[in-house]
Amino acid sequence: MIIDAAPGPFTFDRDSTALVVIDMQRDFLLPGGFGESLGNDVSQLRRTIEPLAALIAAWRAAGLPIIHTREGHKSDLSDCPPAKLNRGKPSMRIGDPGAFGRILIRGEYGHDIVDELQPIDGEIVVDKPGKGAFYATDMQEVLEKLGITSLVVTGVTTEVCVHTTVREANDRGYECLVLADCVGSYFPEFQRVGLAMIAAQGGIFGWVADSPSVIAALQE
Ligand code: C5J
Repeated sequence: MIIDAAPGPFTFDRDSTALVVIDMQRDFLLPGGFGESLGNDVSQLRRTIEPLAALIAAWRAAGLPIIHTREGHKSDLSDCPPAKLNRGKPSMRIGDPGAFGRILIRGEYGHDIVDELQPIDGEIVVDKPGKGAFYATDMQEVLEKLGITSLVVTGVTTEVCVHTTVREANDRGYECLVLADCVGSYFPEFQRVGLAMIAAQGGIFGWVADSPSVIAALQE
């Protein structure tokens, strides 16, 4: 399949491509949750839910693999280094009580994926303690088992976990297409620049396109 993308056409093969949906978790996206409590405008992330739901439906209909990730930690925080734990507002840190349970702790309501994009049986969920989907996870092993060499990357946030994952993936030899309407940042400027950075210099980390062109290609 060939997708019209920046900086040029992105070519992928159905048999070796996975959709990656990064951290579409309640803690980041729900009004009244952790993300909003830090003063962020969650509508900037929530606008990705509808196009992402349509993309996931088309991807499922095509019978191709979907990998969801969730950022979070063990309840004893043994996998959260001080360099990460000590960031943010003092009363709103990872592990503190939030509106939807302990913030970014595995098993809590807020740590899980928003209702609209819940994984279905057979879809892989990678729980990651870091920003990137490869650090301290079995992501690479999962992709190798599936014979995946290309990733269509979506989720939040564009400049943090999406960028880190795309950089990690690119260093490991995966071709990455990032879908602009299916990734979100709390900050419009970071969204614009984050996407520009991926496609700059001849596609230094990957390619950028929109989901309707991928959905159309899946349905051909
Ligand atoms: C952040 C993420 N921003 N999923 N996480 O802490 O981008």
